[in-house]
Amino acid sequence: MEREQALQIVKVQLTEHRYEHTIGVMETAIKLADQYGGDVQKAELAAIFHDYAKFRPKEEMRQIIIEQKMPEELLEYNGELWHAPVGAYLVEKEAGITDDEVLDAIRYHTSGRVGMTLLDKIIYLADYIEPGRHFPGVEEVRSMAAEDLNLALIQSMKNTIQFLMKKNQPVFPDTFKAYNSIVKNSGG
Ligand code: DGI
Ligand code: FE
Ligand code: FE
Repeated sequence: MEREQALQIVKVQLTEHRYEHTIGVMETAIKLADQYGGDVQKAELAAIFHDYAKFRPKEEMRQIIIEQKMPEELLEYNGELWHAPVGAYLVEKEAGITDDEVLDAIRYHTSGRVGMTLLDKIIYLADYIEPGRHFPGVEEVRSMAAEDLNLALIQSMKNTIQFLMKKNQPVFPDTFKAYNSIVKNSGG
């Protein structure tokens, strides 16, 4: 699918602010794919669609998680996690995206997963460091991303886990599993 067509499909699903975030993720993902030898076209497509389901009603997402036999454990954790797997499902169903690597990068863009692919990592990190993001620690991860994709990813996951723990919020186990997996496989 061409960029312009994909952007048109996604634009009507999002607020103006979230659409601008999406453009930032797209541009950042393309740069990271270029830098780290990833598939630039897949990175572009996954980035454009990564937040497709962000504004679906919670009830609709809950129903899709149950009906499509996604891990029901998701329902016991922050609803912010839901748009990622639900997005992968809806992007296939409604936008006709069939590439499994692209769909997985969307599916795991919030939690991460054990054994993340290069494309998963690019989308996770691009989502975290796109130019529109402003929060403590983002600048550090931006400079790390220019040097070492895995170290930048570890730092961003660590920040997210710490952020949740500081607020006494539960952490989805897959987030910890993803963190452990990448730390073990990249020599920390
Ligand atoms: O959709 P975005 O805002 O662009 O970013 P995202 O898909 O990474 O959403 C992340 C939000 O989800 C972030 O603000 C933290 C929140 N969240 C809640 N519980 C968890 C969680 N994120 C992770 N990784 N793990 C959790 O358990
Ligand atoms: Fe998201
Ligand atoms: Fe996002």
